Amino acid sequence: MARKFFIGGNWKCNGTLEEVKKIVSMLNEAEVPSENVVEVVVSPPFVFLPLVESLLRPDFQVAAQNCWVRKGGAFTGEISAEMLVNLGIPCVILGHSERRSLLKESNEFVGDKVAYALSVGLKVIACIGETLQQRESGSTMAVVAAQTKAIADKVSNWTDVVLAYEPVWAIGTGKVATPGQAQEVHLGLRKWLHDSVGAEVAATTRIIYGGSVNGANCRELAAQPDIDGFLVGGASLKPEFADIIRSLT
Ligand code: G2H
Repeated sequence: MARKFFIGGNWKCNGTLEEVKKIVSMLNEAEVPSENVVEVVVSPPFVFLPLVESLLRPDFQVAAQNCWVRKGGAFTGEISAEMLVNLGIPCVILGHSERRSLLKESNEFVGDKVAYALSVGLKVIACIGETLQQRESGSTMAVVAAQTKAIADKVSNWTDVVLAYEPVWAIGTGKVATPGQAQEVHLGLRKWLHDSVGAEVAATTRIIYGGSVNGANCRELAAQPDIDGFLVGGASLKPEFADIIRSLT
């Protein structure tokens, strides 16, 4: 079965009400391939989710950027997976490297979050990736395999998981992985899924790339056989996001 191309826009902690409305208008006017060809999901900060969900074109979906690891309750400042479901938010980004590094989210914690979010019916964009130091010491595959294993240990059904490979050294730095570097890790991840989870999951799970993707570098990356789309940060706030959505055409 062919893997449908997947484009995520991670707005991170950016935007005012006015800016958010402007980005949504830009997205709504963009000419992009049909939703049968490419799945588009944008991820505004929590406070803008209902607004974006209500204004956004119906062929695009929204995602939260995080959610709590278990059922809600006395967890000040957190947003539960159930709340997202209640608001009609279909998807959530989990394990982004900014949360792993700044908020000390461990592999196990991210695995638990992914499993819980899936259990309440959310789709998950699960992020993994190595630091520059890890890459330079030759441990890239070991690092991303350990991050993926922590998810695989808790998850049996991968249908609603998109795996986002985001090398930390490429995030927000303008230093994108070369198509060859990205393809090598994506292929390695697919082999890992094949050997550790199963042939079907390896063949069908979308593995998308994130880290300084823009309108100029997206086509060469999209042409790689194991790159099934992108998680885009900075460029998802700009009109060039439409070019990235069109990167396969
Ligand atoms: C990686 C990416 C989006 P950027 O974090 O998840 O951000 O495209 O700005 O590097």
